[in-house]
Amino acid sequence: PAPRTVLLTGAAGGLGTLMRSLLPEYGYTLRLFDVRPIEDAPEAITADLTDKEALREAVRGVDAVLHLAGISLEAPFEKILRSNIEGTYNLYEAARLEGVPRIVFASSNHAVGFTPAPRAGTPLDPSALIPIDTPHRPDTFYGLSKCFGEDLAQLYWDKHGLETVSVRIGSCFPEPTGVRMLSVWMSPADGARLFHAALTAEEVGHTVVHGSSANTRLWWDLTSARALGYEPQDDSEPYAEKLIAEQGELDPENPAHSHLGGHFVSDPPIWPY
Ligand code: NAI
Ligand code: 15L
Repeated sequence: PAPRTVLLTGAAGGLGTLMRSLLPEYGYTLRLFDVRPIEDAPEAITADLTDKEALREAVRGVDAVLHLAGISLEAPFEKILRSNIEGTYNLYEAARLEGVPRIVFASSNHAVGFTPAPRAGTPLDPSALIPIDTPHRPDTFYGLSKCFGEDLAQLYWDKHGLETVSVRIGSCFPEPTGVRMLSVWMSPADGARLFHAALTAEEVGHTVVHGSSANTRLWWDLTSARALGYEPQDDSEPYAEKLIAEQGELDPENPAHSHLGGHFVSDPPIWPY
């Protein structure tokens, strides 16, 4: 049966806020979880991913979890360790112990951020698109935590039969704000379509998918996402002319332009390690 009650972790965040408004249209009842209180949702569970008891209670009785909570940018390793690595482990353990059958995990392009971007051009040759089985090449400790999450998901499928769809999200914001983003943008409406497909597709085991709209300048292959039943409706191209006029074309000599992860590959490290 299709999942109805879904625990949404990270519900106070940018993507969580978008999904709180978009996912109920698909018939879901959302249970909300975040370390930050949510002003307009006093019923939300305010707890940290390090709180194992709170997680056990939060997942009890849900049909699935959409796991968005975590640090969403580069940060000192200790912080990433606590929220993204231990926090995601705590969530999987809670789900296993409570018999939750499926998690949709917000992975990121930064798990493979050092992958060279296909050369610029519109549209790209389909054979140049980054395949979904491209090796992990994290561009930050943040990206490394997403590699961990994907491997944890594989372990919990192989060992415990807990299913996951890991979505390597590109950039999910109301509008693309940079030239690189034209290639990896996922409109919020397509985000909801993809999460809905990931929550409802049958027999996913552990499936990894790229998360973006059907952009004219797309850098990666959407085959595994489409196989879940995802049919993207949006394209960043209407934003291209203005963004390129303001920011210029991508420079292949600039590492922040020539890799999937953008500036995450070249930003100075955040100390202390
Ligand atoms: P965000 O930073 O706006 O939201 C993350 C939320 O997680 C925040 O509300 C924060 O309070 C909560 N959180 C952080 N640590 C926590 C902890 N220890 N316990 C409980 N809650 C905690 O990030 P955004 O943009 O909404 O992203 C959501 C998820 O999607 C993140 O996992 C991010 O890594 C992933 N993602 C997002 C992309 C995007 O384009 N927005 C791209 C790729 C991945
Ligand atoms: C991410 O993983 C971040 O969470 C988000 O804030 C954006 O930076 C996005 O990737 C991106 O690559 O644009």
